[in-house]
Amino acid sequence: MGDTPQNPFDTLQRRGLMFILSSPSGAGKTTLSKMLLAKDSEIKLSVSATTRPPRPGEIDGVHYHFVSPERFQQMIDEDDFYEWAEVFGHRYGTPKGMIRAALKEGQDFLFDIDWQGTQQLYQKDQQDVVRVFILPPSIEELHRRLQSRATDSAEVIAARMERARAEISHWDGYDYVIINDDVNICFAKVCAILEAERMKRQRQTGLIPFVRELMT
Ligand SMILES: Nc1nc2c(ncn2[C@@H]2O[C@H](COP(=O)(O)OP(=O)(O)OP(=O)(O)O)[C@@H](O)[C@H]2O)c(=O)[nH]1
Ligand SMILES: [Mg+2]
Repeated sequence: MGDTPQNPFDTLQRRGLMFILSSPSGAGKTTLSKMLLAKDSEIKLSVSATTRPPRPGEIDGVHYHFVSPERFQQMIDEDDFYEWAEVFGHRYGTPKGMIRAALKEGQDFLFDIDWQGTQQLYQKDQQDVVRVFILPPSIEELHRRLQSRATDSAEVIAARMERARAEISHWDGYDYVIINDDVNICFAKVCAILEAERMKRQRQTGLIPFVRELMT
């Protein structure tokens, strides 16, 4: 973790991973993403491109790359996306950018993307992808959480509830499933998954020379 002192054994070369957090709207994925990025300096957000307009406080290039529908289409045509999908009537996509090269250098990436994007990324790169799905503790609690977002109208909330049910049905396309009853406990579980996945033997490319040295 970024806030612990440097450990010499953490400097072994390893491949980065693609850490995907998905959940139905309101289950807490965005909160968890922010907590993870704040706590762990070794993981970076994969900034998606979207055609939806920025909300107050959202910064272009930090939360999303905000692009016009024409520009998004151009990016599709030029094969600039790892994956893209339509969500709530807007298009969202993961730009290829530097991800592949950075993974090789050991950079981890966090993806706040939906199940469609998860499937596409997994098809392209099974070895680097770790898929985590966050569930709400109950449908009533999900509804309550969506209602407490002051920004959304009753109509928008109803549409999100509808979509949440559809998203939940994709729970079995993930490696890990966490029920987000208490956000701090849920966050600790997310961190535990990330830590364990970083230790997978195939990711620790530096083990080969390290162990060779141990055996001589
Ligand atoms: N496939 C795909 N989905 C994305 C991408 N970027 C964002 N999404 C998903 O699009 C949905 C809508 O995201 P936003 O417009 O930011 O809205 P939000 O209020 O954060 O929505 P929720 O997180 O679902 O509550 C979320 O489920 C995101 O995870 C992407 O690049 N690809
Ligand atoms: Mg979100």
